[in-house]
Amino acid sequence: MADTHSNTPKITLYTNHHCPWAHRAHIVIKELGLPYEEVIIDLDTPREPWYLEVNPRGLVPSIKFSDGTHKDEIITESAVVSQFLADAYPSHLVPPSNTVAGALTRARINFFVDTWFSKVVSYWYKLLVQDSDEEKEKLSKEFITLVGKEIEPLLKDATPFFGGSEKITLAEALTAPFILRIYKFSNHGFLPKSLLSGFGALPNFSKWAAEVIKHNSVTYIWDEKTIIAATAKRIEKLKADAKAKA
Ligand SMILES: N[C@@H](CCC(=O)N[C@@H](CS)C(=O)NCC(=O)O)C(=O)O
Repeated sequence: MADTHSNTPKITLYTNHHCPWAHRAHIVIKELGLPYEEVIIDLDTPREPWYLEVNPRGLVPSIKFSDGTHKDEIITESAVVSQFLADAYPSHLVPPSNTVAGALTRARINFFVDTWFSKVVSYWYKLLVQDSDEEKEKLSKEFITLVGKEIEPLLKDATPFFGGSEKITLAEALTAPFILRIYKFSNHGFLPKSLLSGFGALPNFSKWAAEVIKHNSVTYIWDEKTIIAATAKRIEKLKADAKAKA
């Protein structure tokens, strides 16, 4: 938890516990020890007009934020929400950018997160919607190779968290929802088991991931049963959409 904050903010978090992007905001808020009120948005039905006023894109997460000195502000997009809170309430998550050392750490964190999302994560989606076992195994091997090439070297000094940190950082907060899902989904048959044995051969990644997926800030909203059921439904829909397009 971060140091006690002088101006305790009022935060309303519009969220859905099944959403990995919203999960990012939950991790940051928990790690900062900020109080918040949660409004669950039903993603299975069209967004109600009041929520489209909060976020015209209709997506979660969004926050309504006030610290008593500013009027209520709406902030949307998980990376923007997470960065805003981490900047507004300095903590172990990320150092301020007003020194070269701080700016460098931020650059390293940004590069790690950018690498995960620009190079690696697309495999996760491709694997989820793939029907053929043979194709799944092939994609799984490619995925492992890519994590080995792109991510493994970036975790060489993790202790156990990014960049030699003993506490989780913004690097973990922004990637953990996906790391957790990869591990859990492989255990539930949505992703091949070979993925986990392949990751096991990447010492930096597997040690780091083991710590990430058991961290309390990552697991406290994780309700495995409902998330697995919701994911099964979502995968069927993605597959049907892909077939309809083909
Ligand atoms: N780029 C957005 C993505 C958020 C997102 O895709 N959220 C999904 C749930 S996981 C959503 O709200 N979907 C509603 C819909 O598509 O109708 C972010 O990072 O916040």
